[in-house]
Amino acid sequence: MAVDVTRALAKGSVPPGPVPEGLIRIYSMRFCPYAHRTRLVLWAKGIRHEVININLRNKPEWYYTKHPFGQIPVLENSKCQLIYESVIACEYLDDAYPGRKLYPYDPYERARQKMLLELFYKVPHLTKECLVALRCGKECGDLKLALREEFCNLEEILSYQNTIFFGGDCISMIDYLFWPWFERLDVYGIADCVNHTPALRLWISAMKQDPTVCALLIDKNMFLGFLNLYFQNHPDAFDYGLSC
Ligand SMILES: N[C@@H](CCC(=O)N[C@@H](CS)C(=O)NCC(=O)O)C(=O)O
Repeated sequence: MAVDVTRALAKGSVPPGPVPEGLIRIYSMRFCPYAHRTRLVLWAKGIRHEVININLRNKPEWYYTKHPFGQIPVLENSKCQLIYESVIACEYLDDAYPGRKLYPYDPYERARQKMLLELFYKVPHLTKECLVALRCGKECGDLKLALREEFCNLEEILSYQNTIFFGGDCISMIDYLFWPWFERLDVYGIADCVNHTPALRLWISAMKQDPTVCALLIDKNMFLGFLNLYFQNHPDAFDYGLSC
């Protein structure tokens, strides 16, 4: 399986060639939660893939032929088909590849996972706002309060279902779609936002036992090193910790 240790391509770089047969490519960034979602699904399903990292502060000119706004993640297959938006990319991988299905077969259960995702929609924005406020030395009490409210909604769901995971007793797509933001709570400095949600904390512990989650866990010091450079607008932030 691809290891995500390639340097980020920037303006002036040569565009990569076609994707070889039998492989799928992900345009990614090592610390991006949306790309993290898609990489979790690639790993969980054992899909052979290659990773091309993109410097998001100095994007290659050619990258806009892959995504209209130059965002990541994007998948590219050997038929030159491009798939963007992390949730769409994850569903595409689940549908297009054999093996373990991450979305449930049952139409209602599948719809339920998509409804849960709607309930989650404020979390990415709120966590990022908290991070930015803390890094800029600003007060973020209101943001944390709002985030805690979102977590209470998720707590209610887990408690009502009485299951470890959001889709039931086994890990499934919805857990992978939520996970990247929970992995980041600690490095973002807002881990206390789950202090009053015990079922959510149990879910976090269970997620940390999953082999796919473990394979992609980002070292805390590496992440902090990236954040320090990123908030200084340092050009090498995206390659933090890479030796060559
Ligand atoms: N809704 C998109 C969001 C992706 C996104 O915001 N990616 C960020 C990196 S974490 C990005 O590409 N930022 C660069 C930019 O917007 O120019 C998805 O789910 O894929």
